[in-house]
Amino acid sequence: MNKIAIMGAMPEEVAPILEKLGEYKTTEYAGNKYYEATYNGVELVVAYSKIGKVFSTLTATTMIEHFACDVLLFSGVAGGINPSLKIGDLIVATKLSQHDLDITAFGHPMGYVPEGSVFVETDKDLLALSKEVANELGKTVVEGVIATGDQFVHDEKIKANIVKHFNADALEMEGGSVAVVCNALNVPFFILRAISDTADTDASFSFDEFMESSAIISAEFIMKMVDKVISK
Ligand code: 4EZ
Repeated sequence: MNKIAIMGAMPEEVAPILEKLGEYKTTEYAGNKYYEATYNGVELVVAYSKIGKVFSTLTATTMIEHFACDVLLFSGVAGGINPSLKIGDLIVATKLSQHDLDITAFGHPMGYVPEGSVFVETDKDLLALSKEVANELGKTVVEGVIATGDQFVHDEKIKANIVKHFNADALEMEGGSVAVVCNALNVPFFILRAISDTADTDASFSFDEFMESSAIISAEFIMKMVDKVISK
């Protein structure tokens, strides 16, 4: 039986999920709150990590190693790169990279360190389930590359550079590190984001305006994913 971790980075990203749970138990651990609930007969652990690769690494590791979750779903918002992605559109990561991991001085590609890999791939079964969910909801979900780094990108040149190195469709600040953790610990994972901005000069304004509505769009899809995982 699965114990499902549902992660976001910011409170707004998990609030719509907590609303759907009814009763839950709150535990404080390693500087974060973890919300445990039974949902349709299955145990869930929900948490927001705080922003960035380090905090998200800590939370993903905690959910797996301390709370014994055996599948991880991430819900949140992202900056869009692929021009087909508009505000509120959903993107599912097929693979993720760390766009700010740079030892190119030694001839390595961007995003690569020895014994690591430029990209970490998402679980194929969860990707297949997300297609079923998208079909049932009649929703278009773009599958693509998500690039992660410790930076809120609001600059066309930086965007272009991320496209050059990773051919990324969207960018954010947690997915790539969560992917590394789940891959290393053999836990299937799924990273979903709804677009809040397009990482250009207006990004911070767009983010402030749309992050809450986009977070809800992502959370609603993630709860349908939970239903699917439970029914399999
Ligand atoms: C990080 N998250 C943004 C956190 C912003 C403000 C207080 C997603 C995101 C993002 N990350 C949305 N748009 C982005 C962008 N343009 N660059 C990086 O995961 C916190």
